Amino acid sequence: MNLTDLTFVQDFIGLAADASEKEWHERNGGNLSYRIRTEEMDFTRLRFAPELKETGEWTRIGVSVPELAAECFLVTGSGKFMQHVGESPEENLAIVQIDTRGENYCVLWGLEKGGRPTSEFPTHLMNHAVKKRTTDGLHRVIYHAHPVDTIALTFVLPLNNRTFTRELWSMITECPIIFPEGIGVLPWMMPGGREIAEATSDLMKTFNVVVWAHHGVFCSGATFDEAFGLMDTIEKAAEIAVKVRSMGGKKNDITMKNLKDLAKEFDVTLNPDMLD
Ligand code: 2HA
Ligand code: ZN
Repeated sequence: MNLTDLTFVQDFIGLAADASEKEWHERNGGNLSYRIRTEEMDFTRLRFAPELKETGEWTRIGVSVPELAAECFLVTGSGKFMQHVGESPEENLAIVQIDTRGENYCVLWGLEKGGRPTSEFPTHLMNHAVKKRTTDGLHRVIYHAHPVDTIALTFVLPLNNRTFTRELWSMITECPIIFPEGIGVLPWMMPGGREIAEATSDLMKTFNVVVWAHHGVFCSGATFDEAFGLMDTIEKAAEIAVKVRSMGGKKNDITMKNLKDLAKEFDVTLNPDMLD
């Protein structure tokens, strides 16, 4: 057995493979991170000790995440292509550990030909910190992609949570059941830094989806399937929205009453800020 045969590594590779088949990961676009369970990390350390580099070389994260002190993550590398993750995970991925203050990280495994974690690592970690708290540790996957139609919508819709939520809820009947809290939207911001990390993680307190205008989408989930499925649902709804608008706009619609009936039938609470 190799380190890359571990279930959490295989599940990570599975998402990267599924994602590569979509049109969401041009070149090195997009990135993925997983907060490794204590027992998974204990087993990894026990079984693969010789493969782990305990170099003690710490690098500043650029944001402060004390909630994630000593946690370990599996994460894509900066500049690496999603489509190459499966063929050489040891070159394109890293297992990193956060220090006890939540200020620095060190690479324990991977990035064999050099590199560092994704340029969006600050946003990933701040989202993980929020989700660890708000989901009682349930959410472990943060996924960023550049899905075509969702990005296209950010050029024509007003950039606010309510407009995007209402537009996407109304495109597939199951959308309000899959993301009853709605989605968050940020205006264009500089990627890769502290400011966009803070703004995104602030919206992640309420939402599991945050759209970055003219750039892409961040999703959070308990599992790889959940995070990927959410991205897929958002993008499919956006694709329908683009088609409907291209055909001259809605002539029929899911009504507010339909939405409220759905919520009752499926026992979900729709975010009241998005309702009339
Ligand atoms: O290249 O998607 O946002 C990775 C990115 C940066
Ligand atoms: Zn991006």
